Amino acid sequence: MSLTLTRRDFPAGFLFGAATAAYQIEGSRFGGCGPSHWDSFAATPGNVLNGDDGSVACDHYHRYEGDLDLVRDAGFDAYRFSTSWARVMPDGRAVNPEGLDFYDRLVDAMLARGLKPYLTLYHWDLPSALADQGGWANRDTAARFAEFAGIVMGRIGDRVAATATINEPWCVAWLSHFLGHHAPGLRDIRAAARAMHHVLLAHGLGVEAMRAAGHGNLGIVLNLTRMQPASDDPADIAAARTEDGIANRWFLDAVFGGGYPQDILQALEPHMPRGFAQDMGLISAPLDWLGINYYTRNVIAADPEALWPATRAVEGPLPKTQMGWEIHPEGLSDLLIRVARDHAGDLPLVVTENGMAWDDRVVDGAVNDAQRVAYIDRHLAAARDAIAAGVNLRGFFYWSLLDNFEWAFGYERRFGLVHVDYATQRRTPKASWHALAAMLKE
Ligand code: LGS
Repeated sequence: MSLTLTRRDFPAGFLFGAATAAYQIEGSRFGGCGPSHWDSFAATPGNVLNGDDGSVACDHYHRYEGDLDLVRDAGFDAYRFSTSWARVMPDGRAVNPEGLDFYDRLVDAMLARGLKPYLTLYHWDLPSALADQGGWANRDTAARFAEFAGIVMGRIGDRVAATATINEPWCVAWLSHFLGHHAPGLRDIRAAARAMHHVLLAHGLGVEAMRAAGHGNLGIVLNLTRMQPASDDPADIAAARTEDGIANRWFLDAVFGGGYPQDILQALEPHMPRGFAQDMGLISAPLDWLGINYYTRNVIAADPEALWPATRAVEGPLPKTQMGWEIHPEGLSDLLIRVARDHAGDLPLVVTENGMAWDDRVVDGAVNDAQRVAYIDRHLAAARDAIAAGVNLRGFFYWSLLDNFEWAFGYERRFGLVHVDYATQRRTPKASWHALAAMLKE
């Protein structure tokens, strides 16, 4: 089982990497980490499959050296990781020196292996102390984030290759405050509208603080989903456009200086924080790169029964991953081309996440994940197609290095290139890891 593409299919200097996030792998009970809203969300029955949580996860806090060996041994150029806000500032204010020491060691361990550290400052582990004060619905959280960004960068900013402020602001805001699937699990349009703004304000304030401190190569990571109408009925087309507005245009327009899209703002405006328009300049301050996470498309139909948005997702016809998400590599090239054309121009783009879950099992010491090898091959080909169409794409990170805590799905969904046996913490590189290693070392 091998990949059909090689490094030679990509421009010189193109980065291949693997990605993870703190709460999903480290183990939140170690090293003086404070409680985060994900701990309390997971502690509430019904929120996470099997009642799982991230308290131990992959025990990466203790096993990071071996895990980084796996990144190096696969031949990757870069490693994307995140810093846990609750580990660095357990009560949301005072710094936990053990937490900063950990990230200091982690970055040095990457450099010692020749890996470029790609930092994400916030990948969802908001300290409970800040969640208790309203979390992302509270404007103050944005200012606290800028403080956190300054503290982390003051310690490791001299050694990271690139920094993203926020991972997937749509998930931070909409999925978590309107759809209720992620912490804090609200279904409240007022909180959601505020979070939709404050998470971008946090990004803007963070960039401002980091620039002032002399840090460079700053970006943000957006999750973009291709929204396709279920039919050519104008109502379905309008529904898909609305979903595209909430998930994609809201963030792209704001970050690239176009303000919020009128069609979405119309619905959210009554709930937006007062004076939000004055923050738009800060939110659209120039960036050095944009990260894009891509997994699937959504097929959208009009739903006259729904209040707002009057939309519903319908099942599409394509083969699906274990998550039930359609496998649709063309969506990646189309989105990259669209983002470059409509927003980013020549700004460097990076695919910061792409991957799939499968019910992987270890049989005779090996994991034969042929589906994942094919998935990666097709998405790499889509990335190459976007480059051929003129997109300034600079790198591709697979999600994820390890099987890990997959948020609301707990440990039951495996995205890793490396299988984790949670009872023993044994790591077993899957066939996909071997296929990438063969390709990257060629
Ligand atoms: O583990 C997360 C991965 C897995 O799939 C990671 O922490 C996140 O950054 C990211 O959200 N991840 C992810 N996203 C896929 C979202 C696709 C939603 C499509 C829903 C279709 C019905």
